[in-house]
Amino acid sequence: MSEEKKNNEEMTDDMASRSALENARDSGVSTAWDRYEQQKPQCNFGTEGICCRICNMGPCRIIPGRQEEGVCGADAATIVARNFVRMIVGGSSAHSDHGRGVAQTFLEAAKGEAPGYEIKNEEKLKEVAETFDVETEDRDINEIAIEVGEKAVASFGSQEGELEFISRAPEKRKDIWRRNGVVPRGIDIENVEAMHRTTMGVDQDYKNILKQGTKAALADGWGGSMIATELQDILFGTPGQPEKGGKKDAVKFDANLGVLDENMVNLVVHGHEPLISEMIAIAAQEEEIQEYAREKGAEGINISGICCTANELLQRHGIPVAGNFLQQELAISTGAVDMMMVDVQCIMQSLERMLPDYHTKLVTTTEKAKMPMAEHIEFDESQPLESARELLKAAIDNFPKREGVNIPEESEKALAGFSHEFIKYMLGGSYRSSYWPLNSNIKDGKIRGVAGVVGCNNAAMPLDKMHVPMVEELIANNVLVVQTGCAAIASAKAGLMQPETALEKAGDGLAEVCEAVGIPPVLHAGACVDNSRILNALAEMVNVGQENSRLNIGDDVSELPVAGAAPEWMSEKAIAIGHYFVTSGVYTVFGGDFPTVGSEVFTEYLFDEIEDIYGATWDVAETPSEMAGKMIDHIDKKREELGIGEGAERVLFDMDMRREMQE
Ligand code: NFS
Ligand code: SF4
Repeated sequence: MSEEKKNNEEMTDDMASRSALENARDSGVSTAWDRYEQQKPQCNFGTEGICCRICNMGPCRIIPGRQEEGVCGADAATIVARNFVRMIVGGSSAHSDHGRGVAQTFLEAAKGEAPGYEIKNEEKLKEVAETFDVETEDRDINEIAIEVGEKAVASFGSQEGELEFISRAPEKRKDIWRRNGVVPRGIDIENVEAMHRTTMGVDQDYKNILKQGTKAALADGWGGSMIATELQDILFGTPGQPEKGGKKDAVKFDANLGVLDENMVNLVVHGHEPLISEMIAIAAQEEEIQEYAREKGAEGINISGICCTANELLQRHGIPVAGNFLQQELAISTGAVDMMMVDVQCIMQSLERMLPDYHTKLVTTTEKAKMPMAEHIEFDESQPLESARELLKAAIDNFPKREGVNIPEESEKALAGFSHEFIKYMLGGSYRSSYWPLNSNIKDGKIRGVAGVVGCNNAAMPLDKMHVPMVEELIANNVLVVQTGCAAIASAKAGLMQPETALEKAGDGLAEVCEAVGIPPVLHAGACVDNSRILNALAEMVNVGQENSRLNIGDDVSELPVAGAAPEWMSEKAIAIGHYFVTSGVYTVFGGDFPTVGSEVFTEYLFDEIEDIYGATWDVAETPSEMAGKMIDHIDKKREELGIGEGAERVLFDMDMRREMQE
């Protein structure tokens, strides 16, 4: 075995990525994995969160036993808490600024000032109107939409009161938040205040610092992210639900680099916001565009995606996904990407350094994110379809410039579109659309519990190698898995999002339910902002039990047999999500390094003491099996507390079992 091959094996089990990595290396292209090696050894002060550089007397670092304070006297707990909360603010701001953009476009669309965008889902508009306290009876749809849009935009700048979507949380949860003074007012104020309080010489009580971080995190999950998800569903349609009447259905899509097509113009959309890429998806179907592609010698145009822009498009249109976060460079290295169009977040700057070696046209589309060497074609939201056509034509014009093309073969089929509305529909049918069958299956033990497995890829660990075995172990133990983000793409590539997988890999109880309902045991719920769908689903699981005690599986989120995880996290957004999960009552486990371990006091607080406040904690695990085990133990503990049995004995998902399955 050659040295190079061995390295590729260490980087990932994903065969498409392995062969693309080999090509990239043959061409002398550096990838995130190579640069990660070059960064070693990484600084422990940074890794552990005990480096402070928020003022110019620093940088200060804590060396236990030798140097316990920074120049100003700040101790490890204060420094770690400040850094942690600033990560929350970074993540919360990213999701929320996305949400704000959607809210602004939504309002313009409602006013008829953004041709191309329209209110597609009136049912959901009315639901959201109710949350925003907007009168719906005897009112014109556009009138309702305008008021909803105004209120949504206003909730970013609101200075007092409670964020509207908080009202959707279970009563017990709201009481906990109110008692502890962490109900967010507006989204912006919580994030700005958190930045203020973590600046030099302000808040110096780690518990109080984290309290503000909690407000910023809740303003993400129950604010910025939820606004993004809900309004996008109204504008573009709720995943799994047809626009007007018709049969509700999951969406089929293909995942992995093999979706790139040698004979078609490949336009890869990458980033997070669907406002632009939705229009690309629509305009790409126009005959005139397809004809233009044929004129240039291609068979047509193939749109695929990377990261969460992909997740947004695939769940509404079944558009294929070329890969998750660590595959963005690999996509370009195939030589088959005629254009990569990026919007915001998770875009590696290394992409532009690949441009001299590949014909790919790299295009930035928003004022918020430019790259010095990329071409900037700003998307004009006042004429979205025109803008989309311009981008498509630029991609097509680049097709004849292709040189060598080397596309990996692999891609897997998968199902998506599992919005919480669609999950309800699948479980309960059109007349009794509800979470009651889920609660009842959990109660009788067929389904042990539910796990949210979300988050990124991280060059510090092999691609997808935490995700896939962990998800396999969860379903083998009858835990229904709901996924978003790059974690969802990992499972799609591994074939875990096909209904057939239920029979092969899920435990008997879960397999039986999945087979009866026709769903895979691993459900794709969308992009990272769509973690708000998971919050809505959790709230409904509680509510069903409030209405009917026979279906009760907990009076609060923290009592439900559920758990969360981000096995390969890297982004600040993951920390924001983790913290709103925990403070919403979900026990949450992260993989890799955890950025607070430099302070034992603060880490103890997160991993143990905050259970007394929120009924849930953070945790970490090193291996997929340890992570799955911790989640299952937590689920079993909750089942026991509810008096609904411990569930079957835990199946250890070892190598032998895995091998057997592959045979
Ligand atoms: Ni989420 Fe989605 Fe992926 Fe991580 Fe980045 S794409 S918003 S941050 S890397 S999951
Ligand atoms: Fe050092 Fe304090 Fe300044 Fe941080 S705030 S860099 S600990 S002096």
